[in-house]
Amino acid sequence: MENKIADLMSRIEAMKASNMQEIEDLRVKLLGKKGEVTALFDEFRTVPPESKRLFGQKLNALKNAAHSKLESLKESLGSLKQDGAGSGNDLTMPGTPFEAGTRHPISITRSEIISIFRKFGYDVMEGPEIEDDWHVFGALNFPPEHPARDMQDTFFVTTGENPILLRTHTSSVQVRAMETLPLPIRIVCPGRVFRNEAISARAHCIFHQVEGLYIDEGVSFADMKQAILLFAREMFGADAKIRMRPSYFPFTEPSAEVDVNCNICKGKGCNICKGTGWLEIMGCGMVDPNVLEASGIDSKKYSGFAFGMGVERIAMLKWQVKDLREYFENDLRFLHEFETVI
Ligand code: 2NM
Repeated sequence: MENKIADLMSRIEAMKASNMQEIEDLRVKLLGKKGEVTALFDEFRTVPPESKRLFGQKLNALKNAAHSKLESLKESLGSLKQDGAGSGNDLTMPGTPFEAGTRHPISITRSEIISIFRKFGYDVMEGPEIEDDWHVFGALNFPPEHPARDMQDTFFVTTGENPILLRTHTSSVQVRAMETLPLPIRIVCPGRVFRNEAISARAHCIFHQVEGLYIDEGVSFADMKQAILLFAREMFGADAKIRMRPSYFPFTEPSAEVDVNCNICKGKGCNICKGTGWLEIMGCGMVDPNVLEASGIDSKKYSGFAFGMGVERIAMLKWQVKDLREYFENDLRFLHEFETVI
């Protein structure tokens, strides 16, 4: 036994390894269940009592030597790692794959809407999400008692004489445009808007809008209809048709709701269009002279049209998303469905 211990001790001292796997193999060979050191410990049980003390000490020294050899081999590997060679890393292995993100469907739709209007010569303008009452309501012909000004519909940051609030539409950016830009104005305003609504499959308290505004001399309702028809053809396909239904907004007169023919059932009537063959895509109208005057534009000389659409809604129609909440949950299984879109 003494010879075996001495022999193994000298072999341990001479051991070398060039990677982690080799070190692990040595560990198993020495200290594993069937390892050489382990075997000597088994043999130790047969040693006569008077020799136990001596061999016990030698065996423990052997075990400690094995442990410290393995540690020092690991340390010397670590110091070699810098240049990769002999680091135990196989440099020819393919890299660890990582999951690439995808563009969000709202972001895709927003860009698409904007690039269509850019082609028509519209500029893009953005503005603050936190606004004063004037830019969200006052300048837009909302009477003082209009329900949209209520706490129930609008998130207020401060209340009182000059309240500060979260914008409920991006028309506030268009008021800023009318107050500051030279005429003519031709802009689209994308952005987040906030309404104090109960969250459901069809409504959320934060959503995205793109609103458009065109002001010049002699702009007519026919111009508006044509611009919206061309937009619908770009967005929903060359055979898209639109219809307009009379509506009401404080800031436009006359006002209309715009529908596009249902691309799912091709007008026959399905559950998406509720059997009507038409889907509502936006609101629009001729900018009310009061709104032009409030921003210092001569309503005798200038006229304009404006429109507004919800990006979530357009995206729902385009991809038949059934529940708005999908857009906000960031479930990768949902988001990856749009991987191939752009
Ligand atoms: C809509 C519908 C109709 C609109 C009006 C204006 C402004 F600032 F010119 F008065 N901006 N956006 C407008 C008009 C928005 O969204 C449904």
